[in-house]
Order: sequence, then structure tokens, then C-alpha cells
Amino acid sequence: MNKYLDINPEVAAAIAEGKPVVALESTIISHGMPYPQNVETALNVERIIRENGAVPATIAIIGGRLKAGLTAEEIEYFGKKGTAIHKASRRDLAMLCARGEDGATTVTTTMIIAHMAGIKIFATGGIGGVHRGAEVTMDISADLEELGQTPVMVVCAGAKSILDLGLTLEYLETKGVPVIGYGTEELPAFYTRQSGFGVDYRVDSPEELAAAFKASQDMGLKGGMLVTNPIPEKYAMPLDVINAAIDQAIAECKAKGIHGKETTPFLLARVSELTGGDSLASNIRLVYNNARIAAQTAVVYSKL
Ligand code: PSU
Ligand code: MN
Repeated sequence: MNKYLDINPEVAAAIAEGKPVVALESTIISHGMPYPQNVETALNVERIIRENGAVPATIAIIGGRLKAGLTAEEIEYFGKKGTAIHKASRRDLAMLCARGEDGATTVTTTMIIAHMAGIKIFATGGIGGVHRGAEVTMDISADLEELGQTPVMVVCAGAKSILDLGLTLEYLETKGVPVIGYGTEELPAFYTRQSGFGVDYRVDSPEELAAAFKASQDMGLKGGMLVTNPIPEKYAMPLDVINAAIDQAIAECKAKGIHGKETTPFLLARVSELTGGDSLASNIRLVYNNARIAAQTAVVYSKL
């Protein structure tokens, strides 16, 4: 184990005994939702994972230490500090550790730290992807590169249409990442169950997910797997409402000249404001739904 990593005792014991563990990210807490809903959601997600038979490991960087498994107090700290915490991608890990700083882990860094700790399955809301206009800006999330090189299964609700979903799928294909629809043949678009794009495979049970991941592990394939689990029908947003908010948020983002790592947090916050909090409620529900599937898959996987 590397000397920068701290695995919380409960998580370490579960890993050592081959018990199911599910990793969770911290950028969704600090940058993805407002306080106090972010803390409430993060704690509920941990509870849902436990109710489904697995041990939750929320991942973050605290005082330069890579943490796999946070206490409720640490989750509260991340939620309160919010966007004042450094959003930590792959490029930031070494600097933050060397300087002893805090970092909120994105999908990328949560995958990296989960893999260091020996955790195979990770639940979140949405992943980063290829941004609209990336053919000019080259704004492509590091999440896609990580999925191409780190063997962790990521359970999400698809990607938001703040992104170019078609290009995101092309990129994942190039990187060799299987995109799996859970109970669907269509890629879900986070707030909505539809996107107009197909997935590579449809699966209908945690057993099938666990078997696919086991095959990947047994073969020593280096990349991850992306499971896209549609938001439950009753929490989905009307397409016209969400599209109007996204179009406006993207226009404002451009007008303000926002770029780099600030783009995604700006768009997420603006879409939430423009939909009067409705999108936040949907966001929370889909994360719970993903936590459940990830925990159930981890339970099956631990017995294979
Ligand atoms: N998309 C969401 N919610 C999120 C994020 C993305 O719907 O919270 C966060 C995740 O942490 C993701 C990161 O890994 O944003 C991607 O940021 P960027 O686009 O800058 O790579
Ligand atoms: Mn980017």
C-alpha cells in the first residue's frame, strides 16, 4: 500500500475479508450540490449502500492524505467548505499530497484512489465527458481517460446533455470502455431516461454486471466499465425544461469566458438555479438509485 493512502478501519477490514465495498466521490458533495443538501445526500447514500449489504467508502483528500472512507464529520466538512475545496483531478494528486492540502475527488481521482485501496465498484451521479464545441475547445473530461486505464466499475445515470453525448460515446469507444445500459438499450442523459443514443450492451441484473466485471478482471484488462442506470421515471425531468436550462447555462458560460475545470461546476450550478431546484431533487434521487445498484453488484461480485 502506498504511504499517502489512509483506508478507514471498517473499509480496510471489509477489503481484507473480501466483503463488498462501494466507493463514492467527494466532488459531487463540494461542487455538485449546495449545502446542506449535499451532506444530507452523501450520508443517505452511505446508508443506502449499507442497507444493500455493502460498506461505503467516500473518497477525498484531506491534509494531503488520500482517504478511502470518511467519517460523518469529514463529509460535513466537505459539504460546508464547498467550492472553496480544490477540485482534484489526476494532475492535482501529487501536488496536493506534497503540500498537505485538501482535495475533492472527481470521478477520475475517486477511481484512482479506489483502485489503490482495492475497491472495484464506484457509484456516482454523472460523469464528465466531451463538451459541446470540444472540436474547437478540446474540453474533454479526464474522466474518460481514467475509464480507459483504471479497472473500476462506475455506476452513473449517464452524462448530462451539457455535454456532447455523441462525441462522449465515440471517445469511450476509442478508449475501449464498455458502456452498459442498466435495464435499457438507450444511454440515459442524467435528468432524463432518453438521449437518442444507444449503449453497447443492455444488462438487467447485478449478477450480469458482476459477471462482466469479473471477466474483465480475470483477463487483466486495464480499463474500467461504465454502467448507465436511468433515473427512475417519476423523478425524471421534462425534456424541454431541462434542455432550455442547459442551453441558457451554456450560453452564459461562453459569454463569461469560463473555461477549464470551472466549466462543469458552473454549468451544474446554473442548471440547478434555472430549474428552481427541481433538477437538484432529480439529481439526489438518481444518486440513490445508483448507490443501490452498485451495492447489489458489489455483493454479488464479492461471492464470485
Ligand atoms: N457531472 C455531474 N455531476 C458532477 C460532476 C459531473 O453531473 O458532480 C463532477 C464529477 O466529479 C466529475 C467532474 O468527475 O464533475 C467532471 O469535471 P470535468 O468536466 O471538469 O472533468
Ligand atoms: Mn474540462
